[in-house]
Amino acid sequence: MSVEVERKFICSDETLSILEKTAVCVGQREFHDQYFDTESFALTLQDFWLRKRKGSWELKCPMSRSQSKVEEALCTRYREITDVNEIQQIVREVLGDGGSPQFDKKAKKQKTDEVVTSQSQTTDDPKTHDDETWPSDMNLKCFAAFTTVRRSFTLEEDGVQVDLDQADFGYNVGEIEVLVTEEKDVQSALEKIEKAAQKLGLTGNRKIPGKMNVFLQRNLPKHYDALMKAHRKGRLSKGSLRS
Ligand code: V4E
Repeated sequence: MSVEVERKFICSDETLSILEKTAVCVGQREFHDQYFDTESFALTLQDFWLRKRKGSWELKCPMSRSQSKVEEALCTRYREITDVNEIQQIVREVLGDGGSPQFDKKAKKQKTDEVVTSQSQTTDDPKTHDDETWPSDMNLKCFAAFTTVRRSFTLEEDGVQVDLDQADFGYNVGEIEVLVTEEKDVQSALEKIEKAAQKLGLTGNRKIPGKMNVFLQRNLPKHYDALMKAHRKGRLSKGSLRS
């Protein structure tokens, strides 16, 4: 398991110059993200974010948060799952009905096929997940897609990465990110992020919206309003809305 703790920021010229002087640029890459949900936003209204990036599936799952200290209020944390079997299982649970009958039938058939294959297989070939019909079998459709150019830096602090993102729909955002493998390390990640923010001269206490938040506001107001409503009802984790 990995937990991603992060704080977004708007990168001013001043912050960029501090970054360029004090951090190590570890490269630039471009990726295309596709986000998936049901027609009724069953995943995202529960703060689960399923996406495909560079051919791999990723699921961000909400985590409970206890209090609202300053650094917590500016940061978000999500559990990240990248194993496609685990993703399918969690998604089925979140969708609540054990998945669509179509998906169940296919999953059972796949299991039977696997038994037959493993009985007849003499070499242990790694299993590949090239069945890309599972999202539509679970009634999941791509609702948002965009490309990001990301420049990444590492700071002196252990494990702190700073990403400067330029999304193709005209939004630039930075993020200070720390990945931890255990929940008990979240607090120290928050402290590292706070230190890094101070170094970069980030003094504001306003939570900065992430790419998806802006994408939804601009392009999918119905979806965005539904998320805001869920947030008001307390169904989304506090502070997650602007990530
Ligand atoms: C948590 C979340 C999403 C998943 C990805 O968010 P983020 O980390 O900002 O994207 P990115 O590209 O930096 O991923 P990384 O490379 O760091 O893994 S998408 C939306 N949210 C939260 C959210 C919400 N709950 N409600 C609204 C209205 N917007 C956003």
